Amino acid sequence: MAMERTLILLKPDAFQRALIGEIISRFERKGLKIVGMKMLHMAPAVSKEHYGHLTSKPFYPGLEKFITSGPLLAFVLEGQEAVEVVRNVVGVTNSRKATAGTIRGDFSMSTGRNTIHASDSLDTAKKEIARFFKKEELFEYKLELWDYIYAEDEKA
Ligand code: IDP
Ligand code: MG
Repeated sequence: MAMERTLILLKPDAFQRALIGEIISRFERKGLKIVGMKMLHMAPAVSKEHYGHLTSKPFYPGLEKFITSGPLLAFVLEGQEAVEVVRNVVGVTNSRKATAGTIRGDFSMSTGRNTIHASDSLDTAKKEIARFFKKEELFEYKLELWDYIYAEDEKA
């Protein structure tokens, strides 16, 4: 068990479908701590870096066109095992297969319009946070409810 940070991007479809507040709310209620948040526009060059594992796929041009087409909300969440916890809250890539109760399972019918990005490993999370946030854009603060979110042996 370890305290981790992970990167979320809410995609242009989440803005168009008025899901931004609902999605943030789910992470807040889960007990994750928001340590950074901002709107941004992704340039094509950043898309090629961010989706570097997919640039050779036939769907990549459509993915780049979509992800650069409108605003994104980027935020960083902190918590014990946050990378895995967030991926579980988000659900699998193909939203039609995503479990009901997950964000993709509840709000999307699509793979290419699946509302949200979340880092897939701790190593990826570190690179992705650094891609979108400067050090001074990340906030260290005490969450007053921390003692109710975690037990004594879970806070380290
Ligand atoms: P992830 O978002 O669940 O981590 P990745 O495999 O990293 O999934 O793919 C990144 C994004 O690329 C997906 O969220 C999705 O929007 C898009 N994508 C992945 N596979 C496909 C596909 O087969 N068709 C269309 N878009 C895809
Ligand atoms: Mg991914």
